[in-house]
Amino acid sequence: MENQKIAKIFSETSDILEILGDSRFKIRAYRQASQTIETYPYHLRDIYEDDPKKLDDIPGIGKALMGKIIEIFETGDCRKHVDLVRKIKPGVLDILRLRGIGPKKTKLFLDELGIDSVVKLKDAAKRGLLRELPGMGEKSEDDVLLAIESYGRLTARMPMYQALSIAEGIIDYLKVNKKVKKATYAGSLRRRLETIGDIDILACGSPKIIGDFCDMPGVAHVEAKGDTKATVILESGIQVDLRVVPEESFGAALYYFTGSKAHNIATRKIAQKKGMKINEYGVFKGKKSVAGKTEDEIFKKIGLPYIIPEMREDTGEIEFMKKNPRFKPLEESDIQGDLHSHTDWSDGKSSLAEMAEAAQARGYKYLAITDHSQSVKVAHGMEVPRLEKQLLEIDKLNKGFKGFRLLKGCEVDILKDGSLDMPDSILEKLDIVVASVHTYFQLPEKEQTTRIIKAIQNPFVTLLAHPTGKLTGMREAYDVDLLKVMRAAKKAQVAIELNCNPFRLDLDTKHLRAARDMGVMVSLGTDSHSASHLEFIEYGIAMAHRGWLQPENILNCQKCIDFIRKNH
Ligand code: DGT
Ligand code: CA
Ligand code: CA
Ligand code: ZN
Repeated sequence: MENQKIAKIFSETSDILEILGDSRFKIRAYRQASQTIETYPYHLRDIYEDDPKKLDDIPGIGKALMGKIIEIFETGDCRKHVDLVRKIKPGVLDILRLRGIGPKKTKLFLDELGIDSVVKLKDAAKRGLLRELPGMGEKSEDDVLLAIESYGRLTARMPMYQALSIAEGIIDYLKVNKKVKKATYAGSLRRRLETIGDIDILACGSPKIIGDFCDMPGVAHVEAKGDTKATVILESGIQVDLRVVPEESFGAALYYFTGSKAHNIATRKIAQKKGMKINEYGVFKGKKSVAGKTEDEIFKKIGLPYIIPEMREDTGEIEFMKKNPRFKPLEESDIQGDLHSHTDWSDGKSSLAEMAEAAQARGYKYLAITDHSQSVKVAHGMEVPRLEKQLLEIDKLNKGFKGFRLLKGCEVDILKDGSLDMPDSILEKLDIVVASVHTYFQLPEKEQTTRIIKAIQNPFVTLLAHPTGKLTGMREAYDVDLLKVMRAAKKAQVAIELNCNPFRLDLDTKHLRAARDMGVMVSLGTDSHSASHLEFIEYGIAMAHRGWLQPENILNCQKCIDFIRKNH
């Protein structure tokens, strides 16, 4: 994995140098190094750890590039690459990443037609402008459209965390504007769906906001602009809708545009039965508005308890909330600790002490250190002796803590046949064992299911991490019968992870609901690879809301940690 990462940094460096018209010699040096590393049979990390100077012996890697590789191992980044990426517009990088479009064509489009985003590229292709360029023709113009289309299939919906940070940026931009009295996001983002089709923004204030919104930085294209609403496409390719609504109906608009559509239809029917009408302007009895300023008063008027946005999917939440009006959604303060984290003993960036400090700063009672096991070489997985050394280190640190404990753990790889990558003799010394699939994603469903079930039947396993292996927008889940796995987990008293890493969010909502119904414990783990990643718990809490989970369903809401060592 690390070899690939370095190869990618070098190839992108070479591509950007080419787009910027840098020296041919430099461009070629980076490209060749990238190709060499991509096919290099040994882990550069091993060589680096053995003796960094030996990196120089790899054919095609000179002193300068050796320095860059060492920099990547030491800091996780290459300064030169980061600076280059900053030099070109993100839209140009998106074009470069389209299939079949290399640096030459990207440069051609940029230099000749000023094309610096996928949106503009598509527009130019549709207008037949590309075929006129040197070396291009009708066929290659069609290829560009095809590449955009297939790229669109993977990225048509944006991962939630990305849309969230974009939306928060827009809200901040709007809120410094004196014409704006209120601004917030609604839609699928407010419901924290794993992926977002478009971002919906609501604002109160002067209609002039619309113009400022269309002029904001990052807008690639204004799709529509009216008196109370506008639609723009950002350079990142996502669409943003803005609606300016009157303050007295802000709650009604927020409720309406949060959706989901199916949920709205269901509550509209309830209102109708009570002789009322509900729309984006308010709740009406005849022509008279009886609610609209806040969501709370809308729910009250139609006789329902408040339902949190994450639950509004018309999957039974209305009936459920009527029966359980006291249902209290999970809160951050319910989380007692984190049960999945990595340190610089494997592929994490922070030390044991730094991780412990960050966990205590969050008010946690415990943090499980679960570095990778030996077979995950790319992640610098630990052999038994090194893990034993780490356990001693943890014992030492624990002596200095009050009301907090580092739990001794390991993220143990599930091997192809379902056996574990570490012997029971070491597992029995641990507080917590996290079992994970990191290889053989392509096994047929039956084999994958049997493999995973065999692994969790090992008496020392505490929880199954990222149960489907999916990476939002990048990798599909592997074929596995999750209900069968969960039945086995329940029997073996093993918890199932809700991996809070925003790329993963694995389990999905549907299976979280199933886990809840089946009485399988769920563990919210951030899979932190640096102390700052502990914040990912926020995404996990949102997913837990979507899965209707409560503290009693969640392993790391338990205050007493004896339950973790079920065999002791
Ligand atoms: P997305 O953008 O595909 O991720 O999903 P949403 O839920 O954000 O959908 P979007 O952007 O089309 O519309 C935002 C909200 O507006 C939607 O959740 C509910 C509301 N809405 C849109 N169209 C209708 C409609 O025809 N009827 C009702 N009742 N509500 C609608
Ligand atoms: Ca939307
Ligand atoms: Ca929309
Ligand atoms: Zn992990």
